[in-house]
Amino acid sequence: MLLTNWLTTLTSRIKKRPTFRSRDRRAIRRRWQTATQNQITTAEVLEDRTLLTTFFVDDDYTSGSDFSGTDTDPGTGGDQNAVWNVTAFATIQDAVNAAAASGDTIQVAAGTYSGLISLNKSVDLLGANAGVDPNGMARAAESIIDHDGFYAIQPTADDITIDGFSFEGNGGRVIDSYAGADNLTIANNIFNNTNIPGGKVASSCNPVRLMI
Ligand SMILES: [Ca+2]
Ligand SMILES: [Ca+2]
Repeated sequence: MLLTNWLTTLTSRIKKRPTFRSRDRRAIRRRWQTATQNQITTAEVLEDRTLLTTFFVDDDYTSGSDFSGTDTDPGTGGDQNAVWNVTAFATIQDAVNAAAASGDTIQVAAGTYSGLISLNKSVDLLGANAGVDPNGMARAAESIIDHDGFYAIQPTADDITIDGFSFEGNGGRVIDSYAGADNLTIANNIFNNTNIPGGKVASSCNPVRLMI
């Protein structure tokens, strides 16, 4: 090859190379921009997998009680026994305070309990006779809420169920709920109270399902 021809060929290659590289870079840039534009900008919302807990209340419970036969985790097979002052309590208010904001169950054994219970969680509060109609069905020993204060139970959260108790005493309103406590269910309870100036159930919530 003549020197001039060789130089021409070489010059031609040098001139072409930047053009090729530039096109290559543009292609890479386009792929990068596409990838950037297509990147996930919203995180997937995961299903709420909060585990529901059952709390146990018995006026006979102490730190030395045997909690075998209780089951705090109904979603898991077998019994996950209650633990004193964690999922087992002697007062209803202590169990309400320990419960999650919504969905938990508080199982109250037969016995006598004090009123003035502030029920500020969306829970099912179940007495020993939950599901047992007092009009004709045989009731077991009662979970009695005896109140001489202004109220026995004051529900202040939505979606509360109060089922299977016997109310006694001589205080103000027995179940005293108001706005902010919608979808309240009161079922299978006995009201043995005397001289209740505020009425047995006082409510401005909506709806209230009252089955006495
Ligand atoms: Ca279980
Ligand atoms: Ca008891």
